[in-house]
Amino acid sequence: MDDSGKSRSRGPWTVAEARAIHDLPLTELLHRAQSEHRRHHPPNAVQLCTLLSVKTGGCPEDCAYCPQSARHQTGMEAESLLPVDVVLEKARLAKQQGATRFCMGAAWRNARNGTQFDQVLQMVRGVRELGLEACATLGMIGDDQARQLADAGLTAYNHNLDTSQEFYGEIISTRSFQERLDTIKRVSESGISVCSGGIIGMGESVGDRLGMLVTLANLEPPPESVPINALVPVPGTPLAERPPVDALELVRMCATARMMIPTAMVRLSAGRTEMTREAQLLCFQAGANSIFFGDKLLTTGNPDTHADLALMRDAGLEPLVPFAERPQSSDSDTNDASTSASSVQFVSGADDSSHRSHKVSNAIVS
Ligand code: SAM
Ligand code: DTB
Ligand code: SF4
Repeated sequence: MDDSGKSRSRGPWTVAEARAIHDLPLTELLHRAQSEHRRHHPPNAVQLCTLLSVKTGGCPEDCAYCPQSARHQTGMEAESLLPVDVVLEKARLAKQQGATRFCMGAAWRNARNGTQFDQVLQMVRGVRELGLEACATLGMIGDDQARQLADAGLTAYNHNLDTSQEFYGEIISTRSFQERLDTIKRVSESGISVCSGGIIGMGESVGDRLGMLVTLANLEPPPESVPINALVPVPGTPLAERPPVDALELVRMCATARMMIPTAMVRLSAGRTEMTREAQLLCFQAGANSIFFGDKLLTTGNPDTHADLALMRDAGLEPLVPFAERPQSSDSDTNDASTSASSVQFVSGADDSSHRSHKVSNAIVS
C-alpha cells in the first residue's frame, strides 16, 4: 500500500495488501479512504444514477441472487423489451428529478443482434440527446455490439464480477468468471467506460470480497465505476434466507474499493433501503460517491427520491455533473459552472473541488 499520498504505481494488487487495508481500525480506515478520496474527487459531490429495467424477467441464467432468473420461483413474469419512447420518458423524468446518469438493464444472458438490439441503440442515443450519461447492462456482448454501443454514445457498460473467481461457481453455474472478464475487455477496448463491482452478503468470505476487488483493481485500465451491492434477499431465490449484511461491512468495502481504485466512482448500490441515513453517510465518508437514485432498482425497492434529496441536503452533499462535462484529469480545476438542467440549479464546486457540482433546487426536494 502507498501511504505517501501519491497514486500507487507499483505492481498488481494482492489480496494480502487488500486485507491490510480492509482490516484497519475503522476510524483509521475512514481517515485514509477519505484522504485518498479527496485526492481524486470533490469531497461533497455524489453522482445520482437512475436505473430502469428495460427488459424484465425470464432470464436463462441461474445467478443465485437474482429475482429475474427463470430458474427461480420468484413469481416474476417475463416481460418484453420496453418501447423506446417509454424508456426515454422515464429518462426525462429521471433528469428532472436530478439524475445525471441513466442506466438501462436487461435480463439477458447476452445481447442478440436484431430489432431489439437496434432499439437499445435508439435508447442510448435518446438518453444522450437528453444530456444524460447513458449506461447499459445487457449481459455478454461481442466486439461488434460494443462498437455499435460506443458509436451510439454509450458512456458506460455495467458488467459486474459479483464475487471472487473462487466463489463464482457457488453463485452462478451457467457462465464463467472468465466470460465476465472477456466482456469487460471488449467493452474497454471499444472505448466505453467499464462499470464493474459486486455483491456482498451471499455467503462469501471477506477474502472473496477482496479477491473481487483485487481483480477489478488490476484491470488495465481499472473500472470507471465500482458498484458495491448488498444482497437483496428475494423470496424464491436460493439466497432468500441469507442474513442481512451489517452496514459496517459495506462501509469497509466502500473504503477498500476507494483505496484500491482511487479514480473510480464507488457506487453504494443495492441494499440502501435497509440502511440508516447515518450508515449511508459513513459510506460517503469512506469514499462512496455515487448512488442509485429513484424509487426502484431493477425489480426491488430503493429509497424514495425525496428521502435521498433530504439526506443530501442535510449533509451538505451536492449532485455531481455528468461525465461529459467533467474535467478528465483529476488535477485540473474548472469550476466555471455554466450548464443548466431543467430542475437543478448549478453552482460552482467547493474551492478544493476539481469537478463542478450542482445544487438540487428546493422545488424538487419538497
Ligand atoms: N443480465 C445482466 C447481467 O447479469 O450482467 C444485467 C442485469 S443484472 C440484474 C445486473 C446486476 O444486478 C448483477 O450483476 C448483480 O450484481 C445485481 N443484482 C441482481 N440481483 C441482485 C440482488 N438480489 N441483490 C443485489 N444485487 C443484485
Ligand atoms: C448494480 O451493480 N446494481 C444494479 C445495477 N448494477 C444494474 C442492480 C441491482 C439490482 C437489485 C435487484 C433488483 O432490483 O432486481
Ligand atoms: Fe440474468 Fe443478469 Fe439476473 Fe443473472 S443477474 S439471472 S444474467 S438478469
